[in-house]
Amino acid sequence: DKADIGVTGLAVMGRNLARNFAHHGYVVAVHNRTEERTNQFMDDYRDEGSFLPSGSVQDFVASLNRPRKAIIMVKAGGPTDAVIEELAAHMEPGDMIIDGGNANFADTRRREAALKERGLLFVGSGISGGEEGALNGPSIMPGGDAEAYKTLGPLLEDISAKVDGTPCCVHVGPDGAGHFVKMVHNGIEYADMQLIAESYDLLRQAQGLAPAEIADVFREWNQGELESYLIEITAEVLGHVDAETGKPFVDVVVDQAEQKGTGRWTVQSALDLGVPVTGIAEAVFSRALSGHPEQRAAARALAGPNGTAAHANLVEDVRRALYASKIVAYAQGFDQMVAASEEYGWDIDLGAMATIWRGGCIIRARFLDRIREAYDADRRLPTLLVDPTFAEALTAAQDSWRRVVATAATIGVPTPGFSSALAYYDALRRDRLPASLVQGLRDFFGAHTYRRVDRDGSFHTDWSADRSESPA
Ligand code: NBP
Repeated sequence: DKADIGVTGLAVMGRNLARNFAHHGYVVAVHNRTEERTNQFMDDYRDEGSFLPSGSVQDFVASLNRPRKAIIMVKAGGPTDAVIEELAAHMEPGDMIIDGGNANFADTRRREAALKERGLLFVGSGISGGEEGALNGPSIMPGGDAEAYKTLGPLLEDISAKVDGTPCCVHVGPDGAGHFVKMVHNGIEYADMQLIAESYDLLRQAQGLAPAEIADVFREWNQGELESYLIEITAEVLGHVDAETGKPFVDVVVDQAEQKGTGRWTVQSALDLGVPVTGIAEAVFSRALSGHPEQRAAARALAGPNGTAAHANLVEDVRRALYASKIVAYAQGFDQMVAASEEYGWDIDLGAMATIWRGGCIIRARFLDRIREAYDADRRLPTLLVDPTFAEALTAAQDSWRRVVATAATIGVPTPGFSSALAYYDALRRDRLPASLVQGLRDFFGAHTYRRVDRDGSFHTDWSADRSESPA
């Protein structure tokens, strides 16, 4: 008998995904470049289900039922290309290669087109939830051909997380759509974490609360509209005490945030698409800033404010600022998916994305139900901010949000996430923006032309002579 599905690459993610399939009754072919890892896998997990181990790629492919479905869970980049090449060499038209790694969506587009030429179906799929999610139910974001999803989809939906009985897995769209959406998911995750970090910092700096006390604040916040996995684990991390020193864990960790690249990719793509994802960008840049200890050491001598800010009900104000800024960050991320969907012809269903992020993934939250409802009510919402529920939440939060940003500026605590989210909110609200002056300057030095509010067409003013205006 042959396998229903195969997994090649048996590090933490692949291993747990293979076990997840087996737990759901599928016969799973397993393979890893270094055979020792496959043997170890069989030693550890053979009793958990039906596995067909192979020592070579050729045997691995031969052990799969047709149309073959092979999932690649190896390091993204060059290794993925190498494995695709090896698999493709032994496959036949109609077979499927699924890349479950964190690939760049541009690579996925390229790979999909190349394999299609050879009659093979390529599915680039985002998989979120880390190793725990891979084992017990991740959020799965498969792209690729709709035809491939027909046979592959039911298996993926089976092993995905479920919320209210609905699988956290849906066909996102053609070619790179799945990996794109996974990338934006990670970008939003960066923004969420930055806002959480700013909240903690402000409560500690402005009010002198200890990490353990702030852990209690987050635990309480997790009972309300902020309820989410990230808020929940923030309480855990802030409450943790280092066993060796007895100090709060956050005080013994080096304060330089690292990144693997999906946040950076999100911002790079947003720049290309012209979508202002300020929340994600501030989060990526804040991590970069933290990683320059020499600059930070030199800058410690620079002047700061002497004053302290009296701020009644700071905890509640910060909670509201966090919620409002979070709405902005998500609105921006969803805007980016709209723009990419148009640019690449993906027809992404935004409500469905909110639905599959409700469980299994890192940004899972009660909040995503609100987003799904917003798009259910109006598929063509110009921005999430104007959905009646979110507009009301922003109205309720805005006074607190402004007080928080003002307090932070007064006492010199950096809150780039809160501040830029508020600036974005205020800019969108404006009747007229100073962009008209920018247009005037561009026309002055570069004859870049401008449009008028009262007439169609483009115009140029002869700035160096009599300043007469002529159609451009
Ligand atoms: P790693 O990203 O650490 O990759 C290790 C695996 O890649 C091993 O099986 C290794 O085989 C294989 N590999 C490498 Br490296 N180069 C290879 C090559 N040239 N040919 C064949 N195999 C090669 O594993 P992971 O942390 O399980 O992640 C797998 C994928 O899932 C990655 O793309 C990752 O970005 C993504 N992802 C990870 C997480 C997470 O929480 N870790 C979450 C979501 C997505 P070997 O045993 O022979 O060295």
